[in-house]
Amino acid sequence: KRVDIIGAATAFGQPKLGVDLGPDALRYANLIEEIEKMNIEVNDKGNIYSDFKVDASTHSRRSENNLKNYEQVVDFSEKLAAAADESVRAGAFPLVIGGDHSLSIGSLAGISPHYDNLGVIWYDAHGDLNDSASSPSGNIHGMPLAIACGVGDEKLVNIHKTGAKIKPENVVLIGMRDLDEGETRYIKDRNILTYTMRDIREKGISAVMSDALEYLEAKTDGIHLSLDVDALDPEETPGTGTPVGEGLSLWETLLAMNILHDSGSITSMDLVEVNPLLDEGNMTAEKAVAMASALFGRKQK
Ligand code: DIR
Ligand code: MN
Ligand code: MN
Ligand code: MN
Repeated sequence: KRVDIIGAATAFGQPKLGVDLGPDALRYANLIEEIEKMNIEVNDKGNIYSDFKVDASTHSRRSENNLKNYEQVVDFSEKLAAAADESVRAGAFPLVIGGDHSLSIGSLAGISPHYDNLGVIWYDAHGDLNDSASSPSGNIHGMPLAIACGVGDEKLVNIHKTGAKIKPENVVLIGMRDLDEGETRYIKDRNILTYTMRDIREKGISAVMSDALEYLEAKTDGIHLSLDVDALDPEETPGTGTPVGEGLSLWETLLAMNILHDSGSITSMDLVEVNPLLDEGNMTAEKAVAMASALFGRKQK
């Protein structure tokens, strides 16, 4: 299957500048060449940008509706959804590279209509399950999974296609260690399958991945992987906007990606929150490329 690279050059979902440069940092780290080595055809579709320009003086400003850069995120999400939709329609595997995690509003909106029951693996330190009422920050990158489940601002929920894009019972959270109160409540109310870092330390990452796959494969017709590089420990991936300690190692994540590869069940992916302006050299992008390569079959030694 051909892989379409879609660059989601957006920073509007969070306050720090530079995460919009993530797609190019990943290309400089040889993302395309490394996937091609697996004998996979890669089509780099370039970057998607909002019509709005970043204004450094207002970028991190609070807004009245507690949704920062709201118009910008709505505009960007519509554009990205159209590109992701077109890629699945053409029979390709969309690999959406970010960019902050608000891009998943658009990627899931574009991808999910092609499935009856799209599963989602959310590999992240955070649940990204806030709405404007529960969000302590007003940063929309803390909300995309809730929005995809149909919870939150009306315009954001109805991007590309009216209503919820996925069902909470088709979601698995992996790597959780920084959940807000409203997120914890939503997870409990909807009984979302959740693996915290403690669960991963107790069970091991390979059992967690197998259990997650078994849970989703039984009731979905495709599985989208949304990988936030802050799932890893900040010593591994320092180039990201909201690092949280006690995270996954690179080795564990490569193993997790190999297990997902071997399942043959992953049908699309987001690779998000690489911020080269916060990085040490380009190491976070380089490790993110290793993770994507492992998902496409590069074996862990
Ligand atoms: C926090 C942080 N839960 C928020 N979220 C992040 O702002 O809603 N998500 N960093 O990736
Ligand atoms: Mn995230
Ligand atoms: Mn995160
Ligand atoms: Mn293979």
